[in-house]
Amino acid sequence: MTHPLFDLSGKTALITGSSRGLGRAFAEGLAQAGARVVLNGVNPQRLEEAAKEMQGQGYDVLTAAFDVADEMAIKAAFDQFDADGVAIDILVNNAGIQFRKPMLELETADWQRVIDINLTAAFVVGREAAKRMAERGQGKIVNIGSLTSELARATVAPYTVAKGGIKMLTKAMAAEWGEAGIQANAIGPGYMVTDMNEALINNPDFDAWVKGRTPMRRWGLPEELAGTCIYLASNASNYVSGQIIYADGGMISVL
Ligand code: GCO
Repeated sequence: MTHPLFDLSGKTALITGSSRGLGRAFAEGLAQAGARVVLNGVNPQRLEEAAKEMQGQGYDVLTAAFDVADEMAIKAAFDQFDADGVAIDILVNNAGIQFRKPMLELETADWQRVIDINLTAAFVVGREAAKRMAERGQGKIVNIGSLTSELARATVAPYTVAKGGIKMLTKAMAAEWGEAGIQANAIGPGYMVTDMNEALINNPDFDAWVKGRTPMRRWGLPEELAGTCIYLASNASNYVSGQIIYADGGMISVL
């Protein structure tokens, strides 16, 4: 039996970037806790496939194909939610990209794209969701940070800057939207087994570094983040706001 504080029945959750990877795992976790989920991605075919798979598992799933870097498309998606009577109770700002290059070789356009998708999108989607949550007097926002919300790693400067920004955007949301009944928090995943990290996982030196540096001596699995997401999306965290919780096998706590 599920504890009632964690029950998401009757809630609708939008998870950006959820056709695969961490976003998909968040969507499955929230759906298992009873939420209807709205999957989002830029590739409509991949999105429909993901939705079909989840519907086949018995979950209540909608889709909204839009690019989180396209403000007009975001506004159109929320207008469509309004027209369809879909109220977003929970927003998981998950969509993200990585681009690894030393800063001395990094083009400004590549810097900007990483900032747009990993940081600015969380503000724009967050603003559109929060306007509507505020009208209803409640809402949950879960932003996805990173260990790089705290610490830098060579070759991923724009990602580091964006994820540091996510930590502070979360506090800004908590500061401004708390009185409207919205709680905003973040999850900081450690090194996870995802497509985005494939090159790192397949690099024996990097793999050894992650295992040596992580007290749990292994990479994390996407589904291991679901519990933290359910907690932050549920009534169990109703007086928690502005926090970032690291789910990282202990990595950020040790030298
Ligand atoms: C990298 C990875 C990052 C990390 C993650 C750690 O190049 O460092 O792609 O995304 O996996 O953010 O918290």
